[in-house]
Amino acid sequence: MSFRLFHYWRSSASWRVRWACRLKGIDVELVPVSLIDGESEEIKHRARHPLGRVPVLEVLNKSSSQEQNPTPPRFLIESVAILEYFEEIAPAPRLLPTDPWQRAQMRALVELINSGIHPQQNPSLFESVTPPVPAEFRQELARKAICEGLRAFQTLSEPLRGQYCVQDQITFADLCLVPQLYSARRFQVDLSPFAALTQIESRLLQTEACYLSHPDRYEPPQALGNP
Ligand SMILES: N[C@@H](CCC(=O)N[C@@H](CS)C(=O)NCC(=O)O)C(=O)O
Repeated sequence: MSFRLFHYWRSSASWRVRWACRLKGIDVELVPVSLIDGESEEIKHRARHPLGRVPVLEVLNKSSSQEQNPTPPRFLIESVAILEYFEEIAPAPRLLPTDPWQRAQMRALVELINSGIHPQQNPSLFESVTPPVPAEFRQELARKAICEGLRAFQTLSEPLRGQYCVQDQITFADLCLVPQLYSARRFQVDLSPFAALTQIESRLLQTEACYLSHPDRYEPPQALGNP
């Protein structure tokens, strides 16, 4: 089995998956899909992801090209579903706590970001709204969602935290937190009230897998505009 990851350099959900691949030693071919020049809206990408988003993991069956009836392409969307899949096919190192209570709390932290904050900072949120929503107002709404979500994350993680979000084990919660803090800076959020979270971030940014999957390493030279 081999993998292709359709990603965008500064997509926070893409970073979660790139990071998990590095941690688990999963070899993926990275295929950039631009979110700023319409590439993610093309029919060929919509066939991979019905909403035209990233990341998308393609699971390749190596022998399929030689078979008479090649298997249809297998695409997996939603970064957290991809992380769960990796956890099952490549269990080491574990990115889920073994204790059921901590695992459930960790999943709550993940969802605060994945389904709480993240959709509210997505460019597509206001795209088809009429009349058009002014850019500054969108930014303001995103900033509010990020601040509220990070406040909740900091409170909920308080009894769990150690070196990282859940004691001293790197988990899905860290893989969501660090990319979210990166996005928060893009939205010019004041992170000073979130020192407990930025301390965890500083530790993680010094780890090899986090550094090697960091958006700055994948920035296309011609990258312009927003997102
Ligand atoms: N919950 C999804 C989010 C996917 C998503 O919204 N990705 C963003 C980039 S981080 C995207 O493709 N946005 C393009 C758009 O909103 O049109 C996941 O975790 O994969």
